[in-house]
Amino acid sequence: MSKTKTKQSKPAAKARKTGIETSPRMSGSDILIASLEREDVDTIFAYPGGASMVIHQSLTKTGKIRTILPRHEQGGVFAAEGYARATGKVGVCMATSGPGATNLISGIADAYMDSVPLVAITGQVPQAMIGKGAFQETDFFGMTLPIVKHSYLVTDIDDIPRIVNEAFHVAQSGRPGPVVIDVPKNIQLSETRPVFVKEPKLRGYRPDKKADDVELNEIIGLIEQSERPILYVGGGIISGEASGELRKFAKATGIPVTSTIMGCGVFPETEPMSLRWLGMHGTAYANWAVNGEFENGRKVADGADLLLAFGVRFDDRVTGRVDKFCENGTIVHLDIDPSEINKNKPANLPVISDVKYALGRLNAMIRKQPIRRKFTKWQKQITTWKEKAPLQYGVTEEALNSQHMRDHMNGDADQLILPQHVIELLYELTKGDAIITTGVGQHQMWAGQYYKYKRPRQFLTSAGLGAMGFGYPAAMGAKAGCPDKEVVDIDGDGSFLMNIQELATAKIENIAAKAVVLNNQHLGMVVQWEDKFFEGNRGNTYLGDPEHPEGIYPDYVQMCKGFSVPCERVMFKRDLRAALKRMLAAKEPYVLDVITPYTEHVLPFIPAGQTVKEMIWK
Ligand SMILES: Cc1ncc(C[n+]2csc(CCOP(=O)(O)OP(=O)(O)O)c2C)c(N)n1
Ligand SMILES: [Mg+2]
Repeated sequence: MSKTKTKQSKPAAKARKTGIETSPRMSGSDILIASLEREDVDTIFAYPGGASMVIHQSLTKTGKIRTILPRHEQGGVFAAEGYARATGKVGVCMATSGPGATNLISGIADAYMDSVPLVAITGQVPQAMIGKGAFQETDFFGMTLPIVKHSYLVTDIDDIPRIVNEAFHVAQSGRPGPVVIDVPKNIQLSETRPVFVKEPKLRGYRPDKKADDVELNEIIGLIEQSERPILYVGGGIISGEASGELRKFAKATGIPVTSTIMGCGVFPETEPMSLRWLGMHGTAYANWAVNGEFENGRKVADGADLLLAFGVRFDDRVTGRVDKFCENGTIVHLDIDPSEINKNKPANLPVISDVKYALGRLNAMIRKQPIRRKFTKWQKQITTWKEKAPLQYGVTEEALNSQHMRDHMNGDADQLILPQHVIELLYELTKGDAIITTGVGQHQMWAGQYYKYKRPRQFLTSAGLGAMGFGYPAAMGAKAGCPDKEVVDIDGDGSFLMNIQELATAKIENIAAKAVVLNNQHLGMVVQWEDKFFEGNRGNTYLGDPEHPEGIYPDYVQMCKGFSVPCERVMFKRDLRAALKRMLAAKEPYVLDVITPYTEHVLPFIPAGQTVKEMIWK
């Protein structure tokens, strides 16, 4: 006994001195879990199989990590992303080799597109079988190469602690992103005395870039010369934890703010100087503020002469035809990732920097020497635009003539539930404080438009990849990470169905994630494009039962019953408020199936590849 004690205390003493900690002999899978514990992982979404069950055995021994069993690996990886997006910590998921691993791919791609810190661990066939077409072998390292920030195939058990330590560092530093760790089964089973590392040493990886004062002074100089500056800010402000600095900067300078969808909440959307988000379905006033206002193809007012693009990537859903985007403005592009600079839109002043540092330093500079230029006229123009073109909706002729109206409403148009109204009511009942997740489609755009976000990490949506099926698992992950917050998935019927199995996870794990399904019985966003560009010809966009179009299919109430999850269907407006209240009062997973007309179109709308000139906004 005492002998063992001395043996253990020596490494401990060494660890204190060197930061390196050694242990007794352990299996590779135990070392993997011990390494995760050292990264303060508290939750892992993991689905077992032949090549990863040994790691699950190790997970049963940890008292520190909660293992959540999703019912599909895609649900697991989206949940890990929801956890990461809501908490700011690294999301962790795990799957077995082959089909388990390939089921993670959409989530890894999603994390890559939206810069979400994620560590995805996969079991791999034993090293001796790699390349032999072994049962459940896929080259996961190779398959994921274009969609990871970094990846590892473990080839030596002694590398596990270093690899895990590096993976977490890489995933969350600089521009965050997904990291894959593929662990062959023989390595999980073999043993060694691990040496745990605390600080990663990665030659050539310098994520901590900081702008110098000369560059920042140039920005201030450009602001002093400008008349119509706009801050165009994105997810980089959230991952860079720079929302506080941004708010100060906007307030001190008086520069109006528009965000990307990824940036929702970085600047309170209720503020007069918030233009909400811009782009294809962004507000008309944000799009005018950047590009100028047009009437019948003629410019009637100028847009920004200075665009401060901070932590954004000029995504095509934002810019439309990119050469016309902010055509007459000077563009300052500040980002931590040099590969974003000049990728989509040439910058007049490129600045590579951590955005929190840059904004903090800019704030210090303007505290010392305040900006002299006032933008009163410009701010007035913004107010006028906001009054002229607020987000709006109403019962349309198409809705009145719809099948939905005939089949379900008995001609009572007052009882129609418009999807936008559902979200406004949810906003009211949650006091604008809930974490909202979404699927992909019209409901996603309305969830962005009609819920006003006041803080970062409040609107979690698959923006870059646009992955249907994201909403409910992401809500589950967010709720697991933030149990004290109300988390509501505003979903579409198509998207919700794609990962509906996660209701079982939520139920069994007691994760009270709620879902409001805006059920239009259609793939609404595709229908909208069919209406606009294909004369309404339906190409496999109806989700109901064509034999019984008067009914609602599938029956979510029945399905939820199978999962022992309460679910209500709401057909009439008069029932909506009380139903939402019941859902919010529930302390368990809960689904509201809200039937809405399929005739609504998301407005404003700038068709893909076009410009603000072509924007339809009323
Ligand atoms: C995984 C996946 N498949 C297909 C698409 C293409 N797509 C984009 S929106 C959409 C319709 C989504 O329908 P639903 O979830 O019911 O939302 P709605 O538009 O009706 O609100 C489709 C099929 C996608 N984004 N993701
Ligand atoms: Mg739908």
